[in-house]
Amino acid sequence: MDFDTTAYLDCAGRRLRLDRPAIMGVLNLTPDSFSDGGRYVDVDTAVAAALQMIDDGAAIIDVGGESTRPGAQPVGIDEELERVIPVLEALLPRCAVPVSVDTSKPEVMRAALKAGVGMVNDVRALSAEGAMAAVSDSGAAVCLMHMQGIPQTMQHSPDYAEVVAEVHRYLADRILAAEFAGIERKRIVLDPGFGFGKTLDHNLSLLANLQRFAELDCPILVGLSRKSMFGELCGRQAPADRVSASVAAALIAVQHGATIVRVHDVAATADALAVWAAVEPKRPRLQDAPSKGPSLADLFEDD
Ligand code: YH5
Repeated sequence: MDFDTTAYLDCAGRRLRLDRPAIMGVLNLTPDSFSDGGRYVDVDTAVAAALQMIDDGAAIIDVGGESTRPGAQPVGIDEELERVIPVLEALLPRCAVPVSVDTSKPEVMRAALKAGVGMVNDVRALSAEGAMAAVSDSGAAVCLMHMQGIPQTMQHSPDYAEVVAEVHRYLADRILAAEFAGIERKRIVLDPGFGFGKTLDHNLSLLANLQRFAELDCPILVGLSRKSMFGELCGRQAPADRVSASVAAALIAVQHGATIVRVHDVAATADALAVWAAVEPKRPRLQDAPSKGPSLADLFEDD
């Protein structure tokens, strides 16, 4: 794919360059990470982890306080605010890159936008009552993701007649709904939602056909990092053992048109994408193709 050298996404005043693939580093603030042993997030440790990811090559940090893993239980508004807002308030003045908030709750969106986040990353594509309005009033970008079902049960029996067409139609519908709510298309990022109500086969079809979503004229974000599909494909039970598979998948996604890759392992992904970026300009372009070269028939003609 060709990257537009003038392209960037305006994240409420901070720019996310899109003239090369951008790495979104995951900062997960659920109690299993960065907790001080109890139920509170250790803000300093979380901020240090974010700054390390920026140092490793992350162009944006995604901060989330609700687990949306398969089977995860919902979290209340106050709990999510308590996890996310102190970290955003500590991180935003200490970094220059945009920060996104991974949430579906309008109350969390509003508080995070007030703290200065530049993107709302919503796995429910602003479907909660009041979510469209919460984002519309801001200068932030938004990521609209596809999910079938709800996190507690989405992996029980994912079902599609044609997964690529159905995800495409859903995202096209959500763009229209967002535009109707006053969110201009230039603020919208799309995500097919790997692992969110999808079997391994569905995920592979989406990855192989990612280019189809580029038709919708918005940057494509993918979240493949450490997901269960690699457990199945490579026989890796522990998420930490899925790094190589995740890096390979991020690279394939970029080759198929993804512009933002959401990952846990920033340094490893940055190395893989540096190799890609070095090879990419050497690829033959349409204008480089010989227009009047000899035909095969000419070459094999005997005289
Ligand atoms: C995403 O794809 N995913 S949270 C299960 C795992 C590993 C990782 C162990 N937020 C996405 O990262 N936002 C999440 O198996 C997201 N796209 C966007 N836009 C789930 C996650 C994970 C789940």
